[in-house]
Amino acid sequence: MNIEKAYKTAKEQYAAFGIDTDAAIQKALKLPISLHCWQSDDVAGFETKPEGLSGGGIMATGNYPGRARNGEEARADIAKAMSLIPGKQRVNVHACYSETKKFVDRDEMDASCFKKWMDWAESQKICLDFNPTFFAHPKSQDGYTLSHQDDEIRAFWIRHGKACRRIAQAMAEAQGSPCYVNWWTPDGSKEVPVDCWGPRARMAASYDTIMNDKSIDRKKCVDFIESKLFGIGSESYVVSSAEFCSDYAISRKMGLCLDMGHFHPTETIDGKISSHLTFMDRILLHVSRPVRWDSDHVVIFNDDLKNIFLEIQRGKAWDRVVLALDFFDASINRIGAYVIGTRAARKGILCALLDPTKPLQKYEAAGKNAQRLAMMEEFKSMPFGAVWDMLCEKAGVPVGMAWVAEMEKYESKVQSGR
Ligand code: RNT
Ligand code: ZN
Repeated sequence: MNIEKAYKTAKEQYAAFGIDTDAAIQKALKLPISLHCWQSDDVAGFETKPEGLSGGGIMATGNYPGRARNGEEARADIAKAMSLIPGKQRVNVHACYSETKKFVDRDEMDASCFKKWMDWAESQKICLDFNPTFFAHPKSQDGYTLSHQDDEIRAFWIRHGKACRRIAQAMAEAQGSPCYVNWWTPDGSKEVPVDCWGPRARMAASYDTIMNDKSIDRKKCVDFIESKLFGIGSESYVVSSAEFCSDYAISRKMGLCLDMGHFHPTETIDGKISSHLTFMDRILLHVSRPVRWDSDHVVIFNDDLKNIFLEIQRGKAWDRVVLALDFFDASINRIGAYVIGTRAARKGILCALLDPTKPLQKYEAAGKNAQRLAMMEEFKSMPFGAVWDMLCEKAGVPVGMAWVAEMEKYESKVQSGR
């Protein structure tokens, strides 16, 4: 199949609708997507910690061989995956991926615990994002952290939060680009509690204490708070619910993180984007794929995904949305998971950039709704694949399924020996 030839025809077809495919490819390659380090090792992390800790209601299922067991392996795997994915990438590190000779507890971490990640990021010419880890720790086992009723436990997690902002600031300074920090707490309970109010008041107060650190430059450490509907073990009550987080974010001028899997099973997040961005400066997206529940399946090129990016494109909001991935599938090759999920997200971006937004809006404004629907339907069978192939070609990554052979080679050479 001749990529150039197919692209030429596709380019003409899109141009007939006033769409510049070259410009769309260029822009799609530039928008950063933050790859989550936690797909590499099934959200286990690298700290030395007691066995059998609860994971805070999130769970990677499957036992496909080859999981990364340490920082070196995780970074090698992520680098391999990145070499097969087109476009600009960042890497999203969780605090539980700290690497130290001696155990350093969460409240005492500093940037030196992430030196290996930072040096690696520099060598890869990528930027890092950061996440405090409020789960998989002895002090989170009863399901509460920043909203805990015990002053000492709460103070421990507040110290962790403050430490994480300092780490993020150090990362931002080292990379000369902001570090996006996502705040997710598992706090909640299995049964409906009698007191739903106390934990929320304490959660807000804890966040206020963390965020009031004057030594942090909000242009360097850019914070987002992530809501959730439920988790395993927090089915009935989650402190940081959708309402709590959006109200907190709006009242504190902080960012909001929307995870695609954190709402009711048939509820999608595309429609929320224009609402939140009417009142907030920016949002962070955790691009994920829930299947019946918050299952964190590998992202695929489906309507839920396409619609998110379409909303951003139609609202001209690309510079107000931070894109990060959040999925963890332990049942398939993990490089494959990264490559499939990130390529799908990049495809979604390209697809949105090829939307005939202007003519559609013109039809809509004139009340020509049959014409509008006709054009939307027409675009479903436009030669998108030819433009995507050209994007991969231009980015210097394998076109089509050619990356699969690379994954297989890496699996037999590297992952199978683990
Ligand atoms: C959990 C949240 C959260 C985590 C990561 C590991 O439900 O989605 O974003 O997946 O922080
Ligand atoms: Zn998430």
